[in-house]
Amino acid sequence: MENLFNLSAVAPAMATDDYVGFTFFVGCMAMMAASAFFFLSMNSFDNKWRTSILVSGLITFIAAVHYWYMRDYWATNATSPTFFRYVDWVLTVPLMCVEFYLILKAAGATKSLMWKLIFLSVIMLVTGYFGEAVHTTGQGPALWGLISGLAYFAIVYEIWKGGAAKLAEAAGGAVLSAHKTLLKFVFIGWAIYPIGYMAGTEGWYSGIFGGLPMDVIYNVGDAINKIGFGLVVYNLAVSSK
Ligand SMILES: *C/C=C(C)/C=C/C=C(C)/C=C/C1=C(C)CCCC1(C)C
Repeated sequence: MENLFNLSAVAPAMATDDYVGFTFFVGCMAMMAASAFFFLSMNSFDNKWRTSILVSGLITFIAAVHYWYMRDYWATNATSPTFFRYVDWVLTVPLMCVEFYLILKAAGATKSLMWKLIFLSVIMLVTGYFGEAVHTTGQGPALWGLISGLAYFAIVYEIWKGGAAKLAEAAGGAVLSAHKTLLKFVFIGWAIYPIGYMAGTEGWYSGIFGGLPMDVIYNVGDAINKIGFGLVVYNLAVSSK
């Protein structure tokens, strides 16, 4: 009888200073809400935009499922759910590359552009994982982080000055402005992740970020980049309805 009214017997209460746990919780809800929003609005658009909105919803939905799990993992173990973090990224970041392809398709984007971006993003994430979970001591994290960073800059280059940029120029109008906003997400929003990585791995850079928890940085980055990125695509679909 006592336990009936004691919720903590069912789910342990979250400590009020558990910022990591809190951002997993809020992140999970935000991803769920964003998915409902994208999926439910999908059919109000032209066929031309439906796939793009669908992909926006898939990105936040896949993240919601992972956040559900990671929130629990953190609550139970109080350690970073690194493996599932990277599983989430390796599914969702390539889907963001697909978004670039989809919005530039009308301007003549080819699948090879899409595969190039996907390939670079997988290199970026797999090498990041090596530094964060496999070679975690000595020079390991710094070296793998550097390789990951190079792949990241190759992605930025492709979108900013490379083939994708030229197609966006050719498309002009709403597509060009959406492309430019998405570029800002990749250049500024994605730069949050190497900060999280430096805060959470061992290297010459340890200590620069003053003990800010890596998972808080990653969780904030995910909310901005997954939901914000999807909203830019949504906005493009609205403005060229
Ligand atoms: C939704 C998830 C997104 C957009 C994740 C993006 C992740 C990155 C851009 C990660 C980049 C990294 C580096 C550039 C260097 C250090 C290792 C990583 C993997 C954290």
